Amino acid sequence: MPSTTPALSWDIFCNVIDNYGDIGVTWRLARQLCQEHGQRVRLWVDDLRSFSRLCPDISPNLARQDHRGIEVLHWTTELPADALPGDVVLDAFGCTLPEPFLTAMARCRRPPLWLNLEYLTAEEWIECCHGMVSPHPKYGINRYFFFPGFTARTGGIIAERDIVTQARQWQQDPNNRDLFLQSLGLPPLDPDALIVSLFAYENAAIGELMRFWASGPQPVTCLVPEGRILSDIAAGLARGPLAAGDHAQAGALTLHVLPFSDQDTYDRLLWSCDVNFVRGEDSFMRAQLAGKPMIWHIYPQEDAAHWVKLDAFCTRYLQGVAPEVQQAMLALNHAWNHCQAIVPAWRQFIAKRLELTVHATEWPRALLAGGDLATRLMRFIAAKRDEA
Ligand code: TRH
Repeated sequence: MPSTTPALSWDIFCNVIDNYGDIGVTWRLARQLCQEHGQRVRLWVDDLRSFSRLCPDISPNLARQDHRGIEVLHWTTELPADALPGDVVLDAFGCTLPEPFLTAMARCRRPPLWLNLEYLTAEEWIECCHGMVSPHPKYGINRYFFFPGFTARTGGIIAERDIVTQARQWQQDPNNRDLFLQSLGLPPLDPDALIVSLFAYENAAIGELMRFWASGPQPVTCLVPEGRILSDIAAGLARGPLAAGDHAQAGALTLHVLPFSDQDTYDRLLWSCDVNFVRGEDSFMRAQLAGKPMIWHIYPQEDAAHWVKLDAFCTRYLQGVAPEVQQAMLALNHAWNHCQAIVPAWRQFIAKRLELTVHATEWPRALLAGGDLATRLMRFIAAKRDEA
């Protein structure tokens, strides 16, 4: 059902700092606002090349293009002369709006509703800060802080309508998985193998883990989208550089390196695997929606704030789960993020895989009970417009 809020015009600004999370999140949100809430969205992106990795239909060379109903603009220092602000302006992850755009916002008879989309965290303090306002020191325009989170008093998480139902229906028929993996060019997989996807930053622990997998007894098929972990895998297996399309066999371990895909294909990869290693913010959320046990390689922060975030998430995620299952999940997430002592933690985790799978399947429904992020965003905007 489309939202009752009228079709507003949106300007979403995305500054790609590094990696794919910034554009991954904003593109997903832009699509959902357009497709499910009938909003008119302009997405300003300063790095179209990164964008085109996860959305190959995007041309890195066009100043302006339309894709899936969204107007995509290459955000450069020069703003187009007709860049008049829409009804809602959203800057993702605290990116700085261009000064001429801010001036144009201040000149509007009714200034746009201005939001800052923050990083996702399970920490409790965000409940107090979600929705808080801060007037711009020079122009006085109100800017609201919108915090994605895991509770009813936060902005929720990005999830397309019916995505969980869609995933579960797809997962019910094993043919879907087999056909999907074949479509990636993979040979038929060993039916007894544990299938693992591996998307991670550099991690020195991977060699030890791969050698453990190779030593058996359980066959493991590891599917690795090309990226930063590949050099550590190659070193761990004492072989030359790896690239998309490469396959390797070492004892009980079969390794396939996959090309970096579009977001929908990556979702299907997560739905297909028994265990998913993910990283950052967006793949971390997609793995939760996939309903499979996961290990999170959290984006490391200089002040070590990521450890607090990791523990806050694990505590929330594991509420009500048996202590030994909690311990298994915590131990592996810690070992992976410390890049050490991975084998005992993996053994502990895999011994509790069935319990973790049951929990992972149930988790998303509770998470989405108060509505997904786009729905909460629309509610927030409707309330602020009513107040004005
Ligand atoms: O790329 P990331 O490490 O991004 C990070 C985080 O978002 C972090 O919070 C942020 O501060 C930092 O960047 C700057 O991880 P993330 O968030 O999982 O983003 C990856 C995106 O790429 C996600 O949208 C899924 C998508 N993807 C594909 O579309 N195809 C693929 O094959 C793979 C592996 C990922």
